Amino acid sequence: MSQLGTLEDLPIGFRQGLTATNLVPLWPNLRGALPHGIPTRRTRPLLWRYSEIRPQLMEAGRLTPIEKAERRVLVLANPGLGLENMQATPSIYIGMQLILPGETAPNHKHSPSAVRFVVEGAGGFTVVEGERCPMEPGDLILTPSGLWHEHGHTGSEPVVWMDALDLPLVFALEASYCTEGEPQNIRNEPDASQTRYRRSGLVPWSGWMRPPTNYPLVRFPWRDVKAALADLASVTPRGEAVRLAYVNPETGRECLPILGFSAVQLRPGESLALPRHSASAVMNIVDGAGVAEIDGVQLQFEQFDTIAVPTHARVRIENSSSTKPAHLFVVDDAPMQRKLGFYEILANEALPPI
Ligand code: GTQ
Repeated sequence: MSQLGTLEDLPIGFRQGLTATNLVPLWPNLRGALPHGIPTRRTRPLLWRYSEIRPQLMEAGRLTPIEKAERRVLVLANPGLGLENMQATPSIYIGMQLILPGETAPNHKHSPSAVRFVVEGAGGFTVVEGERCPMEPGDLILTPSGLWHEHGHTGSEPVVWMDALDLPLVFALEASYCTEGEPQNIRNEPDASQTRYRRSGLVPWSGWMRPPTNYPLVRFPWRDVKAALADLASVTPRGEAVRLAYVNPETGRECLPILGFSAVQLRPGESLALPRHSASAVMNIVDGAGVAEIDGVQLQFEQFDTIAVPTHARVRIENSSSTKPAHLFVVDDAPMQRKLGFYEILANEALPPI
């Protein structure tokens, strides 16, 4: 590969002329824009400890009333990308949201898509387009682009959930905005989409016979995901991943356009290399403890911790318990990359054991 010319090679007068006319020579920047073999990644493999997030979130609850916040969220910002940019990875925004008993987070809709993955507490709920979805720990609730959503809390303890949004991408496209609305009227039975689409492989006939809707199912209860993982584990040889994808039950495809979701069970003592791929990801530890090794960086994880995974990273995860399984919830931007035509599964060279 040849050595390309630098900016300094060029006479100062020529450079000044370019700048004055809003022109930039490509060749000094070519390798930066198109590096050989692997993208340049500023995203750091990083772990946010829930034991460090929680007390600060509760303090935010004391300091900032919900009216002053609308959404009381501490954002998990990757320092490699600049804290002020609020990116866990280049495309994924992650926040931990606290709602206290009796509070409501007002109705709105926005161009980015969001999901909630419940961490702790009972009695929280989200209303999505008039459908009231209960929020129990581990449940995934979709609030896709353009759908009205508001949150409330009828329980007695703090409720915390993880928000994942495609905000950084939509923001970079200068397409991110929000509309506020009046509180929604509850439109149908609570949790109606979950009632209709409860059983994998069975969908309401009336829905199936028309062109698929974008978001037929908006809540995926953890109870069912956990049970399905346990069933899958019983027929999956060790060394093979016990992993389920969250999909649109009418199309079998990803349930949101940009972000994708999956759940992993690590069996007792299991150490698993995830397929290396071109997507970035965030992992939330639903339960259990262990070690994640991401591009050689070792991160000890415990329940409710959150981990950022850069694009193209080598990832190995290990359950440190010899008796109990560990569960992880994974958000990635593979659906977007697939649509744009550059999603790849990459060679996973042998990884040394942790
Ligand atoms: O709950 O609707 O973390 O609109 C960021 C933006 C949560 C929400 C966030 C949002 C929300």
